[in-house]
Amino acid sequence: MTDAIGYERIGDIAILKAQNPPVNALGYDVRVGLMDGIARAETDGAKAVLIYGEGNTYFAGADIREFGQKPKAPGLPEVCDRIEASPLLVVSAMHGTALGGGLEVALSTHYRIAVPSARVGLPEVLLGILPGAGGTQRLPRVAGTEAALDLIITGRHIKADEALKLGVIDRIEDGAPRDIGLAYTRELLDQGAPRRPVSEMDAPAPVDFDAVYDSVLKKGRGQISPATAVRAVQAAAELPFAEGMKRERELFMDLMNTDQREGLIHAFFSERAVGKLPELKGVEPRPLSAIGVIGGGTMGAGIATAALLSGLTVTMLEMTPEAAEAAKGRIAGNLQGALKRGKISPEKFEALTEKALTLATDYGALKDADLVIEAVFEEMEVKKKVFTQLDAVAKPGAVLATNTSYLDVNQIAAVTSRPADVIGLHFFSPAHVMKLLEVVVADRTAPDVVATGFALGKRLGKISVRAGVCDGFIGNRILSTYRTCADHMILDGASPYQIDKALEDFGFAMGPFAVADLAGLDIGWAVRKRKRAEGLDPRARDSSYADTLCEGGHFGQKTGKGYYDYAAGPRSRVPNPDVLPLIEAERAAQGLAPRAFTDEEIVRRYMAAMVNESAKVVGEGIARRPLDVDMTLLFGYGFPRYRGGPLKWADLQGLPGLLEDIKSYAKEDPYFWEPAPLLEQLVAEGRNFDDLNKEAAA
Ligand code: T1G
Repeated sequence: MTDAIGYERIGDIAILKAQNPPVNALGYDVRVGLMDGIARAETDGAKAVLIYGEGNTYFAGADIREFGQKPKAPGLPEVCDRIEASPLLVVSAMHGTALGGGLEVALSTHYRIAVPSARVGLPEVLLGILPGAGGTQRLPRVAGTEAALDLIITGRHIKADEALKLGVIDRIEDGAPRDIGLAYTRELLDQGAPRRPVSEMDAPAPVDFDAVYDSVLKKGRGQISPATAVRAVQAAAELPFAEGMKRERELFMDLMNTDQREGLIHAFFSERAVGKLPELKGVEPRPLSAIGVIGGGTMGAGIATAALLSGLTVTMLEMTPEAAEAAKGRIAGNLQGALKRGKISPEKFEALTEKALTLATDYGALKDADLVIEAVFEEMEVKKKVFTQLDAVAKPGAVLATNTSYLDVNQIAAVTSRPADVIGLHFFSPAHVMKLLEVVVADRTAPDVVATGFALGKRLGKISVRAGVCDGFIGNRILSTYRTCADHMILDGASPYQIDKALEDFGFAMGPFAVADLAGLDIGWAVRKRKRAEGLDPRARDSSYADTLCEGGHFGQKTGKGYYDYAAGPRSRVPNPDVLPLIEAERAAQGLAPRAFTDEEIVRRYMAAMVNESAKVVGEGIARRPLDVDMTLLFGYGFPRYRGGPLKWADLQGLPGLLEDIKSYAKEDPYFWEPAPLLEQLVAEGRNFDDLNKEAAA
């Protein structure tokens, strides 16, 4: 027996308890422990076996860290078949999250009981694979084809009551899993309940699998695991159990050997690692219960909404009572959404808008706040004025944060008497929806202020990424580079519509020009004007066709026209007929002869620009690790999750080839395509970005 599975006898019941914290993942030792435990119970004279998990949860799945390594027998399918085939009655008692291989083990036992708070699911498709230990064959037999397809294609976790309705579990009982499990097993033995091997149940009813497959594939926008899982469930309906299991394994291994699996597992672990900074080990955050927000526009109202929903009290400061009321209106509007989705009750809505939220027009109202976030107009002088007034009233130890998207946080901190208490907290619009939060650490920001920024992010359910100070921090700096690359391709012959399509086929939710229309073309216009005012490098290529569009009052969705014409609605993809003539005029004015671009070349250049700038951001320490960049682009810029992020994508492509392409582009435009020193170094040393992530975690 291994320590990962404890063995005990209570009367004629053998107990196998999982003891593999933190989530009882079904790693090698656990699998061996289960095999040995079943065998021991059978030779030990037990009449039944109870399986449950010590700690937080029943098995939460296969050990994801073992993926990509040489598989070690027994595999999980073998363990499940062994459990199911045991002549003894085998019962599962579940709490926490019985997910993936964990639910597959439970489905291989003959009876399942769960505590009311338990959740079950088969989320493998979210990792780029499919249930590979019988889940696609056993779940449809107990829950029916449609319900099984829904759970397997979405990967969603369901609560115990829904699992009971679907027949996935047999009973819900409150109490410790061990106790409810023992009582239930005792009762089944007393009743002489029969073993119920799911594999011997009737095959599930067929559905139009081709139709399901096609619609799921379309919805996947390039991700293939959900659609592939449909074929595995199809095998359950069309083949005998053993052959269905073989088919499941084939499809499982096909997916295991894909870049998408690597990308999604990288995203899984990076999402958990990004908030863990070695320099914050042992650093306590400052207390956080009351916050202030200065500026109740779209961003300020979104930040206030996220804070209220997380249980913080909020003081919203505006210049006038009317503006404060308008801010309250925006916040109430955001909360209405949560009310409609059943996330909050009408009583809660009332409490948040009438008690937890306070409106103010006097800075004095912020004197007791633990943390204040400024979200006013994106202009340095305005920000400096706000921080000067805030510095005068905020209590000692309060954290003073700015929501600036681009501006120099060091300059803002310098106007206060307490630069160590100043930090950038860059939210993304809509702030109560977007998961990304850039925690921008200025030169003099104190470690416990950084820790407080991350603590706030965790409390608001955000993915917080540490960023250093530079123009645009991590996300907007990289965005500005790949957007510029797109503008260059426009000048050289590509169309905004071809570029958008190519990148949406690559997996982005929206192409760069559709995104610009959504965000508002006036934002890019303001940035271009600011940069020109600051003086552009003469080597930089510039274009003004987009300015002409803005001068014509076309700011995108908010004005009904931008690159696209939105007369038909926000999802319109009808090109604005004014755009292409403007571009042709610009090319003629610059004496440029347009050429054809393939979709492949568009994606390659766009991604090369993104990777090159990302490598500069990591090389300069603006981002601590490559995974910080990947999570920023995934959670703030619509980068396709199944590709893992730009630097994971680069590793999977191969850095030498990418550097070679960048060097060939540099022959046309050495200024824009200057290769990142870090990229050259990694290629020279035969290393990649994942190596840097591993070194940072060591
Ligand atoms: N394998 C290895 N490590 C895991 C793990 C797993 N399955 N699940 C969690 N961890 C680690 C995680 O990285 C973190 O580590 C710590 O546990 C706590 O996790 C054949 C092949 C269970 C709902 O997809 O969804 O079974 O950062 O921070 O918020 O069909 O973890 O502390 O070092 O997320 O309380 C299917 C994945 C696998 C479930 C708990 N199972 N896990 O959430 O804690 S594929 C899953 C989760 C499979 C079979 C196939 C969540 C959770 P660290 P956490 P949490």
